[in-house]
Amino acid sequence: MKKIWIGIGVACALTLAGCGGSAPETAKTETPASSAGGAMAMPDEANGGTITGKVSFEGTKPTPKNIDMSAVPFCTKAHAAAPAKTEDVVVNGNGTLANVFVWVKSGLPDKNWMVPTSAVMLNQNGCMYQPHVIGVMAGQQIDIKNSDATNHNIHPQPQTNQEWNESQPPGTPDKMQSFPRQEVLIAVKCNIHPWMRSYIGVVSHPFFAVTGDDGTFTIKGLPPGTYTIEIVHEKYGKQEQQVTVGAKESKTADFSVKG
Ligand SMILES: [Cu+2]
Repeated sequence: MKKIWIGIGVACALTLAGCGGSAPETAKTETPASSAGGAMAMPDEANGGTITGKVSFEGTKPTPKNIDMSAVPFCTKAHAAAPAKTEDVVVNGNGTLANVFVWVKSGLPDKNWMVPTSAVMLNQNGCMYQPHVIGVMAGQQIDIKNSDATNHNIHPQPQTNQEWNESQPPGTPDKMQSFPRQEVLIAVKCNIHPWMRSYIGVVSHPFFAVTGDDGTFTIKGLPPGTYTIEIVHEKYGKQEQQVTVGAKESKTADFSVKG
């Protein structure tokens, strides 16, 4: 089993989040699990450990702003009932933060994790990316859909994967894409609609999650061990915690982000 390790300075790698005050560090990026060969490991959901938690938001809740889509009549019309709102900070009704990428940054045994054969959808709908944040494994397919009757141009801006951009006219088939290298997070823009943004977390294993409208996350099937859990938010940057789980054990890792 051969693995290639590439040291990459990740300080400021998350373009919009800045350095988050943490010291520069070196991340390991591995070849895609799917091409590494050897026995493929699956998460052991019955006997593995579970880490759950929530990401609370502290401070004054920012008010989402209306997005000005007036330059593109189709997009304006798509939100005729109510203007679309900015999604860079989404604070839930229960005081938690949505769209936070959560992943096991380190501590996993050296295994080749099975890449799901199912794709993760990234839709362009009403001139917005939906969902705003997704997670995939390295090598897992991303199904990029254009539900709009207007052109989009998908433009991921990775630091360690290959950058590309492609037009997707209305009515054309979905684009299947994947990223071979671990990278948290990749910003995605649209070259036609400057307000469109999404983020993709690409991880070399299956232990990651994105907080939703209750601000919680669950990571299941972990081998017993001590893990560094990192949360990454496009505006508020990164935080991490160490958590030790045993077999069938469930631990909590709650985070708090200051606005
Ligand atoms: Cu667009």
